[in-house]
Amino acid sequence: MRNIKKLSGLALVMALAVTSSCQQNAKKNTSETADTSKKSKYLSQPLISEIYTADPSAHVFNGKIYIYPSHDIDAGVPENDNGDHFAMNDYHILSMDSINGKVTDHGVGLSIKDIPWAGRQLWAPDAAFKDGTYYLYFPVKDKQDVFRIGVATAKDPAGPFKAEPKPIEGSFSIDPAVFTDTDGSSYMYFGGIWGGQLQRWNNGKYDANGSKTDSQKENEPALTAKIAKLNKDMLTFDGAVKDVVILDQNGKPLLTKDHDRRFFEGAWMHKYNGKYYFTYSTGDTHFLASAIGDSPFGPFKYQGTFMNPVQGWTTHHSIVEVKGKWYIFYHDTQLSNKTHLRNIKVTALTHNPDGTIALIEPMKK
Ligand code: FUB
Repeated sequence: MRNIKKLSGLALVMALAVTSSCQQNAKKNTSETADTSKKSKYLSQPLISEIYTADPSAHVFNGKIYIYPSHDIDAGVPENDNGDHFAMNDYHILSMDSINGKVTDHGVGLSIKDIPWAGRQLWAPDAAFKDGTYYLYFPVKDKQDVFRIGVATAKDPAGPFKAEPKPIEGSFSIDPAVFTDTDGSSYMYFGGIWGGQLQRWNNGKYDANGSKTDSQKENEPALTAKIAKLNKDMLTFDGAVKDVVILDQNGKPLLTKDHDRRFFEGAWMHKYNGKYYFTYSTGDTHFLASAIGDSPFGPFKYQGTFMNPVQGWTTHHSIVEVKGKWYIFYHDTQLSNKTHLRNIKVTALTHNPDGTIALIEPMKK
């Protein structure tokens, strides 16, 4: 994560001046910034303002919408390119009976202190359900400061979740997104570059000195998201981790220099009309992009941007069907105007007749 390109001068100064070591109250902040936030500028409004939330993974379980977001706090950690200021410690699970309904905060569903192997930074989670058990997948740095992906289980979608004693073997980097296909098979998509450490992994080996940015390899195929099939236990990978290849219109993999289109972080998968839609954030260029394939493993053909930049450094999304209509959950920084104190939102998503996703403009002109 990095906060350079889109911040206005004022916002940059504000972000760098964060000194409080206390968690801030989002409501207080809302009133402090009420004069400048101009609700009408935004396509949609924050779903919850009592706490800061980000990276919303939404699912329909038992006819209800459950949202598994990151819980942003102001931990007083100075901002840097590795995203150390995203120093989150727990997850609150939210639910809604309908898209425009009241949001219930079910409280802490999992805390970093209850993950035996965790060091710091509980980042974007996802959830899945199988055979009476709910699974919460989460990235966190281990005690050696390496991002791994863990899993926790519960009998209730709102938790509390109990973490497995170790990370998922063979997992690394961040942003797990678990997709269950119509045949019942589940797959985890994951990975993120820069602060997400994907560039430090080569053939299953970690190199802490791996290139900090991707700038040295501009003409080579871009680093890709990863996919692993999950075993029936939903706790382990079934076989090797593979690349999620995104091809351009000429059938060639997207290149590292193609910052407007290449994968950065925040993978999601949904299936529509028999096609597999791999969607993701382009990170430093701030778009959400889609690529379509015929199998969960890809390859996926790049289709275009489907969400323009939000207020904030970038967004992180999920796409879900609720009662026959499609929605995107995402975040921006409307409540705080601070990169690391985000708020989740939802808006409608439309599939065009040609199968592409209609462009969403999150800020009104
Ligand atoms: O919330 C921490 C990180 O910020 C997530 O893991 C990324 O996807 C980005 O949203």
